[in-house]
Amino acid sequence: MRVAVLGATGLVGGWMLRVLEGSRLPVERVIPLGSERSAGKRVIFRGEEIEVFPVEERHFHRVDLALFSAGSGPSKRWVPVAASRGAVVVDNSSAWRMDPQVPLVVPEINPHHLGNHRGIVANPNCATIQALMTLYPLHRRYGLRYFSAATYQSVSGTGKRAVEELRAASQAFLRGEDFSPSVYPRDVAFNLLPHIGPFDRDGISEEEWKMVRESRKILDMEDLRVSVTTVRVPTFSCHGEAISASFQEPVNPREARELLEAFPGVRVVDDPDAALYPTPRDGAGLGDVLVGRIRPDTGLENGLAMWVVSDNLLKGAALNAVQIAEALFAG
Ligand code: 11C
Repeated sequence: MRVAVLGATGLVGGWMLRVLEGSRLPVERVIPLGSERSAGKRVIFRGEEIEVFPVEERHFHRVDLALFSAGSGPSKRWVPVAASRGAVVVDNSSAWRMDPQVPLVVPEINPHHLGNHRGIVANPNCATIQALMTLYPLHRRYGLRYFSAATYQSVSGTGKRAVEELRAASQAFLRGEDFSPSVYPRDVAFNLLPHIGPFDRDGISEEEWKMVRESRKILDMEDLRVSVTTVRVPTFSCHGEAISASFQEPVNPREARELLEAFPGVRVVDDPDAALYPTPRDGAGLGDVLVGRIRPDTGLENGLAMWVVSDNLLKGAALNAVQIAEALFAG
């Protein structure tokens, strides 16, 4: 297979290359693509340095698979171009996710949606993926009625410049110096910003809407009730989520733990008395979604509460995208 990777020099693009190296896809050639600014840089694939080309139509010639992670502007422009040249595009941006013609897929949950693709498949938002990876096995048994999530999202979700900003801002704070953020609207160091993406007229953020709308589409539950508050926190890797859910049937937490343990891609880390629960530092670099603090939710009918951690660059982005490609090309 010939595989183009748009956004190859970004954090997610870098992981896409690494995940591709170990994937079941018969990759013969990788074509790294990027903006004019990234063109000429080099990325490593299977130990070899490969030059990054500026994205142009001719680079999609005879490409079987195109993995896109360059933001929604470039995706709006280049996804139709790549698809019209015959590539199947797995797009990690939000540009095509809510298009009714485009399946939005987490392979462990709704692989059946892939059957309807027309050359474009969308990869969900990282915060949505990790919530649904833990809610879906419970939904199959108990019938999900409602969930709420408060997120604790690392700066890697914003990209390389945000990682640098957190480092610089933390050093400035510890030295007692002033710091002017340029990536975030406020200083994120030793702080919490309940602000991910622009707010709508009602004050709901774009990230919050993504979690609501994408969950409904993936689960085929148009009327699913969802409450979300998304928060940027000063961690470098992984997103954490405090999730509470209400189900149609009574939930037995011990059985819920077994259902989660048995679900592919989920790992239960849950012995709170021994201080064993997932933390962002535990989850960094792992493909599995980690879940702990599984307990009854005392405020909801048939309620269950849990704490979920996942590497947003892996299962939240690059890994899920490559798994979609594997489902399409490697059965
Ligand atoms: C964040 N979830 O952590 C975002 C990044 O729609 O794919 C991913 C944005 C998206 O900032």
